[in-house]
Amino acid sequence: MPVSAGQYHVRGHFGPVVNWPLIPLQVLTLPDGRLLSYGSDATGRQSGLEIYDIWDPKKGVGPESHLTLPNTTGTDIFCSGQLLIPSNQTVLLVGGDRTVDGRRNWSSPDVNVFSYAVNQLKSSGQTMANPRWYPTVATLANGEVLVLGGRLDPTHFVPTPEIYTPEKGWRALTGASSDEAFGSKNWDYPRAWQTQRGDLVILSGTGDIFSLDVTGKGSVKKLGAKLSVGHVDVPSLMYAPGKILSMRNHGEAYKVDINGQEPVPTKLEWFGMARHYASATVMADGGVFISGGGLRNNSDKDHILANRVTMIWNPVTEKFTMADVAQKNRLYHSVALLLPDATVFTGGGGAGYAKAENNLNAEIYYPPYLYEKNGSGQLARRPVIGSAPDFIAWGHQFELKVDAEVSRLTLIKLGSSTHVQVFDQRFLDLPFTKEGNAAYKVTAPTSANMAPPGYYFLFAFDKNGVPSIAKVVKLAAPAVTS
Ligand SMILES: [Cu+2]
Repeated sequence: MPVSAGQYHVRGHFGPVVNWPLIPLQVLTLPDGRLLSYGSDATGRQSGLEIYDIWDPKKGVGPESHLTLPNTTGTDIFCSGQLLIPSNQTVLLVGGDRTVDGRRNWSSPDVNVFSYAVNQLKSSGQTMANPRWYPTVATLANGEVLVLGGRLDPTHFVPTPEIYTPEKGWRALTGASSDEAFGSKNWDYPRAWQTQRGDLVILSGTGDIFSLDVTGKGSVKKLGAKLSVGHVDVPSLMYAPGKILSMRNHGEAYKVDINGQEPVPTKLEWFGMARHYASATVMADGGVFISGGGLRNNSDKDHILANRVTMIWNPVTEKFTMADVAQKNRLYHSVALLLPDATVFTGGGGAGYAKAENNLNAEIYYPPYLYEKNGSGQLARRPVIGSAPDFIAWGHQFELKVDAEVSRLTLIKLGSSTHVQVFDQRFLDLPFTKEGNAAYKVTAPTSANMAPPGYYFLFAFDKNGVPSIAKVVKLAAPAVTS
């Protein structure tokens, strides 16, 4: 049962199911406020070979809000990895699917780029050293992109990470080959985050935790801490600097603090039930929204065990609570991602192995913070950011004007979601002081390890906890901010 209007300010509210030109099983927010999606053809069949879509939320949710374009690269970008490259207004797409002798689900070494200023997807002219299907991508503190994991062909995996230096090219981390960390034992979109020291922590589905040093030829070591088993189909995400919420099998969840020399896992209160193929995204206030998934797996038989009740994890109380109920089952190949207006895009489910679903649709979730607190179910008036810089620099202060008394400023890196993963999303609170009428002096993040270069949503909250629509700011070194 969907929640009643009197509960919107507590449990949030889903808008109606809206049609989508394809199954949005890979989505990415662009700095201009639009959403890139792809993963199936127009009928919902597994394929990234034919089309991709750019949705402009400012134009609503009807057909006129979509720009659906042909993919002319020759690469099937189904189950690739994708990430924004801030230096040249492109999205990097690595790897994907390949058909060999009529059989799908081989791997591609192709590297493509989507230039969002001109709405064009084309080959980068380079390939990775290894073909990869299901690779993870992560922006590093120096702006390079780490690519790790993925399958090489139907029976082999890729144990060696590679690094992309924008506008230069690729190098392999030959000193960091590991079947355990991101090869055959943990190849499926491995979970990896940079720590404040600059290494990356990898949480494996087996429960083992690894540290990857990306300097030089790279090296990898297993750390002492351990989690319970978490299959590849349950989400983990960084919800605060150096802090990861990791959902595991059997409805277990951990908070993992990676700020010290050794990761510190703390088991959280049971969150209710197993949620295989759920998606998770950080919201504007740092809460984690969890949607979709089901009790077991994704076969036709278990289809009825899908869970449409969504949840919010509160990072302050560290408790899960029930949120609104979606209309569609969203299992394998579904996604969730924060949008610039502080709503959450949820969509997809289906294609390939998941063809019991054919979700050529999406549902937008309106979190509790958008509603009046009096139970009227009305959307609250939102504060408006009047002026803010386009560029901010690590450790530097900047001016901000907001038409309301500001209680909180949050900064969230634009993410990229697929396969229960959300690449690159980061959440930070920003310290600020009031400088006079509606003016604030704000301090940008100090660490590129904790806040990598790139585009962020900046949200201003009023004294009722209602967020503005985001101003998109680019975080970079001072030299490029002038
Ligand atoms: Cu897939």
